[in-house]
Amino acid sequence: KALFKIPRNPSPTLRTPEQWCRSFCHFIGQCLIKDFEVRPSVTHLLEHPFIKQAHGKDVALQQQLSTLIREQQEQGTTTKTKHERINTRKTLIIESCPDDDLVNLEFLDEEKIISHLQKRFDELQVYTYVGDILIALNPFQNLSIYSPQFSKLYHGVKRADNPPHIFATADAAYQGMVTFCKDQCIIISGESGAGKTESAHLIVQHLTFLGKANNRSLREKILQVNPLVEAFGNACTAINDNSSRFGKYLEMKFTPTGAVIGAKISEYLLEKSRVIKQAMGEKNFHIFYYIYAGLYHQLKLKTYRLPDGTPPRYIDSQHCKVMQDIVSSKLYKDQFDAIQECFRNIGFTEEEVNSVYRILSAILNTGNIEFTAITSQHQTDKSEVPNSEALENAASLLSIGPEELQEALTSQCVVTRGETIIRTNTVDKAVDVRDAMSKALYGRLFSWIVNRINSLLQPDMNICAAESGMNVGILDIFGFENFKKNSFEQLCINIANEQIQFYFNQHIFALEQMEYQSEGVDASLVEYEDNRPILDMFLQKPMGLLSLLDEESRFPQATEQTLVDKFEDNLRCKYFWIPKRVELCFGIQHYAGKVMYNVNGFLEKNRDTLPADIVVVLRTSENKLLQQLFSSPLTKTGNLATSRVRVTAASRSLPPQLSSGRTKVDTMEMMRHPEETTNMRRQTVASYFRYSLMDLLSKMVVGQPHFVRCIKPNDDRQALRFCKERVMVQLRYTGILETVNIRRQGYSHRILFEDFVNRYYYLAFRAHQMPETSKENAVAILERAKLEGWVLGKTKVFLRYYHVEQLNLLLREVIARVVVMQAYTKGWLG
Ligand code: AD9
Ligand code: MG
Repeated sequence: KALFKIPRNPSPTLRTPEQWCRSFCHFIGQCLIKDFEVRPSVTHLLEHPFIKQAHGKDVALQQQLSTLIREQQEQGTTTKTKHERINTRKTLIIESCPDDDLVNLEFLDEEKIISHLQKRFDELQVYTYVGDILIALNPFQNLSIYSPQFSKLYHGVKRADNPPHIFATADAAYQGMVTFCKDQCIIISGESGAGKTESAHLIVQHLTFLGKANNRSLREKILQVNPLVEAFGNACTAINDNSSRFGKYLEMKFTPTGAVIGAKISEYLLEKSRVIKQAMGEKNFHIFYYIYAGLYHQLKLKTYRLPDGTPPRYIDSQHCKVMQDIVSSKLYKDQFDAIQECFRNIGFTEEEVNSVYRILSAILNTGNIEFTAITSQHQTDKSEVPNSEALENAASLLSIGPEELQEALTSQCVVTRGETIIRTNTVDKAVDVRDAMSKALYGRLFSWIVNRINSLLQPDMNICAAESGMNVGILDIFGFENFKKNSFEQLCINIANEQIQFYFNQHIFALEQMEYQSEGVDASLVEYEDNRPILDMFLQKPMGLLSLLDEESRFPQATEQTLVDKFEDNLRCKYFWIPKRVELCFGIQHYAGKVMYNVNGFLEKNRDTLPADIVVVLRTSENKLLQQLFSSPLTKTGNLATSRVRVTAASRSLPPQLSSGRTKVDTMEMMRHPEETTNMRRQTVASYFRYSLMDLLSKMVVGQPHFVRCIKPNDDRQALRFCKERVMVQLRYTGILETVNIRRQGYSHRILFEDFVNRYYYLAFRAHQMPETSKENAVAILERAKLEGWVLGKTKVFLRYYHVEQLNLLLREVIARVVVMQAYTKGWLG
């Protein structure tokens, strides 16, 4: 045991010989995964009783190692020489070149960047680096660069060894997590249709490969999370046939040794209004069409009481489809089968899946319930349901009584001065209540599915204690939108994008420049477009746009006109204006361009009320899932306590607009479902949205960020068409030119002397020397590693983005040598 010197704190987990051995086994595993040359005698070392005892305790590691060794032996590559390995590589891919990184370009201006990107794009090089940031141009056609061979290629190698690739970003995050034992987060941004969701899929695909899921079924489960959630949360819009209508933060969980063990999704602000109405040429959420086609083919339309004459109003509000188009669509049918498979693989029970279909069918039937006015001598504002079939179908699918449902839709209980009176609903009011119920059903069903997935993909505590695990988070939100007509949904989507742009700016420009100044490092400052004033205009309290909207939503007499007047009176900044001659509209100068919003429906959408009568009747349901959905209070994230703690803990690092100093209890209230109205202050969508953003940021700020900027090369979704003007606009508003400058001049990694020496002392000192963690020793390491271009601050080493990669590679080589030498000394290698 004494022979194995325990490395000094490269990772806090290596404190005992057992832990050291585990790390050794992991290292051998990594060598095998990476296809490194590993002598058979070293793999035999794993059979040594001491090491076996150590890794024998870690079930995941043991399985991982034995699978790897078996695979390697089957392929006969265990003794493959370095030369052979390089040859295989060469046949796979073209070499990387300095052009891969915009930072290496000699002369830099917009024109040059554009033509450079165009040249690459024409050669099918859709990825380009700006230092450590990846630009991804959407090719709008399938490229053959995502196969398992490519996964192997982008595995623990230096970035410059291969051409830029989305897998390289996933690999950088994975290596960062394993090397520094730090959570990572990959932030994918870009306008609608730019390729964020596709990129997120590819990242998950590569991370499951890198994290060698310990069993095949876990790997499959994780890969099926995205398709399942997207069937419920994505829809066809005017811009994108598979547009994300919710924000998604997917955390992939790993053991400290880098084996994937689970996943967790957080969803943000689903566009529920799509359930009841879609803009011209757009569609409802995919799942509705899938179930229609799927259940039709299974001859189950009758079981689920789905109308088979004309398509239900909710999926065909413009009456432009014929039923045959939906039910005979092969695409929908295949997707239905795929979703069934996802449900099954992830672990939903048959009963749960049936309940999901029942609720979806109930929503479609609810949409078909109509109301007519009853005018009698005494009452003029009463409504009734003339088509009892839709009502009965909906009630039956929801396992509630049809009379009770009709009553809840057409009347409401009001308590005034201790007395309960029943007020009847006008036709318009009844329609609103019906639609509110459908939205609530769908929104809660979606949250339930997400929570259920999370519980099914929770890491197995026998394999790894949750607190010792690490994660890589992947953010894929709805992209910036600017339609002909923009409403409340676009406003929320665009504010979220504004916030992500702010986060990017903070990381790339603001924090970096502040640190140079405080550390006395001389680096020229880069001018950039700070979007903070726009964010302030939206989020500030009490005079920000969202607060004003909330205030107005509290007045029952408020109208869209009073709302616009309120905005006009209070928002005095150059980013906001009221256009002349266009009624009920306001304009916003976003970071990504001007957008005109129409306030029609703003107040109602923000109030998002669900009458208590509906909640009461739905709670009487005999359907277990439905009871669960309406058992109050339902939380959006499903784990109130955690959200609360995390929000509070991270609020220090949040932008000031969001860290408003609210108490814990306040935050907790804000995490409730927006339409929940019982016994407490009414929660609006705007305030819920504000706190969702805070929750999201609190998750992001704890990880080391990696940025992917997706760019849409044309608006017609044409394969390989590069429209200069469109690309130029996107490069401008995302600040790419400035990013190139700051990456060229800047030092993206800043590490305390102490941390630096602790991490890299192997490069200049002997394992047992334990050098002092001083500035001088940091310099000794840097000189020994023969790096150029670094600078020293008062307390930190300032490194360029490529230095860290070089250091890590050197460190890995040195450790590998030390391990083999120690094994020789011990006489195990014969
Ligand atoms: V939105 O904000 O959710 O409306 P995204 O997510 O940015 O948007 P998405 O990933 O859905 O866009 O991409 C739009 C379409 O572009 C996809 O449906 C694909 O057809 C196409 N696409 C995107 N990335 C790739 C790719 N790497 N290879 C091939 C791609 N096609
Ligand atoms: Mg998307």
